[in-house]
Amino acid sequence: ATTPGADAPTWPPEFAERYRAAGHWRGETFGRMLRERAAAHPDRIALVDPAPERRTWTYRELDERADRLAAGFAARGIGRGDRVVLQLPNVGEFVEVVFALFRIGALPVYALPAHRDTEIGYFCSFTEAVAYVIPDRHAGFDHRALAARVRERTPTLRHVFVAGDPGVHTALADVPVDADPPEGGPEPHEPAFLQLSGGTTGVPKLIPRTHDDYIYSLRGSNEICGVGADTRFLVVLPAAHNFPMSSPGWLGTLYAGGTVVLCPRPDPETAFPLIERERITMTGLVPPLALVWTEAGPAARQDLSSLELVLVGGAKYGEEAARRLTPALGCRLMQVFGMAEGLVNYTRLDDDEETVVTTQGRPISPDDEIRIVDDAGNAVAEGEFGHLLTRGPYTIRGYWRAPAHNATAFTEDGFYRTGDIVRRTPTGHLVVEGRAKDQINRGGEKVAPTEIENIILAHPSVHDVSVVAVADEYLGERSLAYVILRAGAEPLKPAAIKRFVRERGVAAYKVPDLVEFVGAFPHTGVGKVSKNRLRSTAVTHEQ
Ligand code: J2J
Repeated sequence: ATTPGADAPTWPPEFAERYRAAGHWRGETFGRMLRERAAAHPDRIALVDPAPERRTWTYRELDERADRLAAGFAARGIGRGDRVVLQLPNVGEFVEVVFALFRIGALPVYALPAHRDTEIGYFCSFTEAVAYVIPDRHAGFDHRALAARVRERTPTLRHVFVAGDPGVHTALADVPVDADPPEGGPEPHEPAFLQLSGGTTGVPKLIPRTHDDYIYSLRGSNEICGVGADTRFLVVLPAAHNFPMSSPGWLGTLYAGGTVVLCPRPDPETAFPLIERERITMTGLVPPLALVWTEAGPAARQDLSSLELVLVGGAKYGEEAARRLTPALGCRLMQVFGMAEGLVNYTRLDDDEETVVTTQGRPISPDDEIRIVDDAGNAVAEGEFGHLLTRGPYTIRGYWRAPAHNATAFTEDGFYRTGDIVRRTPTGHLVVEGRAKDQINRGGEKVAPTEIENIILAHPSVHDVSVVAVADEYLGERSLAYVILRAGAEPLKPAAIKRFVRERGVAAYKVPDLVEFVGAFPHTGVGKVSKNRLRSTAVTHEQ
């Protein structure tokens, strides 16, 4: 189903027709969605950015702001289909910019605040981005200097917009113009943005999500989680992540006419007072954070009684930890097992406690197709574990501009190979048993070992390297780099390898947690490095 010249395969027409006929795809777009909400309840608060000074946006204000900003972007030559790399922390400008871009049909590329030169440089050049949006400084890092470096080597990049003090770039505050945005926004079947994949390859893959498919996943998520106009959702994880954006997240909350509150930092010291002050009803956490919150809950001096539901996902949440959440925080737990490529599973509000603490939920849609297969691709017996394959009304049929990778990441008939090992319970709930893909899940942050191996291989003293996951009590997994030095190379300290990776300019969560120097890797029968053997022999002392 790839049209010649298209950036990615899409759903074959018979599937698209089926999803429309079923009422899943309703021809909505994000631009019009906000316009309709602003008309229906203009004075309701849509967005709160509590720090450093509390700022609020009503639906009307957010809608008008998106218009002015869209007109300003258009006046600077940014148009439909253009890519804009967006790297903002949890600040109100994030939401303004996203809706401005939606309105003109330009595609945000969702970078994470932690990304550095390597990732940003790649996103800008690979997507031929025309603009890059940044904070001035965030978490002690000056994004303006990074932007200047990237701009120098990216010819397509015409604009750098800064939320805050612009330095040599353009202030985002100077962009809005008092005019209407250009006529004719994007079509519902077109991509709305490019989301990042967790990735198993040397460079992250980009995920084109359409207005139709993503809005369907929001509607489904809202119904399952009970999101409505009274919902006050706290965005604790980085807003660019698929989970806090859509499960049901800040976009789901805005779709339902609720209120989104942006949390600047995820620790209980920051989040708990906000929960009390803003009367937060719902939020989403990764398991390590859920642990920290659970431990802090009973001692908290704040009143958390407004909190009704906490979603936990992104990595496996241990059963014992899951049992402790409700007593500690006084709210319900819902597990969520999702992926930026599409498929999202939730436990349900009417599931019994056993199901909620021992499973990762079941799919949003009756039209989510699930196949659980063995290594040869044959269906396993019901209840046995195997590889999870899926296709459906909000799961992509291919990554953006990645035909070679798409040939292996999807089956001939369009099922996405998730790389997850699952089994299905008699109630249709999935239990994540493990992973077949070469990836490290560091408390919800995904690391592709190949990406880090390639960097370490560039070190002059390194002959070979293999990066693997090792179990960690708090994060679930951490990364360990096994390094073989060149014959005759001076011995190195682990810190030297870590520094080398850091200085290459990658997100801090990708720097190996542990480094071990070895003489040889264990090999499998076929001469390939055995990552399973490496994992099982891992020594995990502190470094
Ligand atoms: C085990 N592994 C899980 C879970 C994700 C909602 C929630 C999460 C994501 C997300 C998301 C897991 N137990 N509960 O996009 O909308 C692992 C799986 C999966 C991969 C996807 C959402 N929840 N995982 O985490 O694209 O391995 O999306 O394939 O970042 O995370 O990662 P990502």
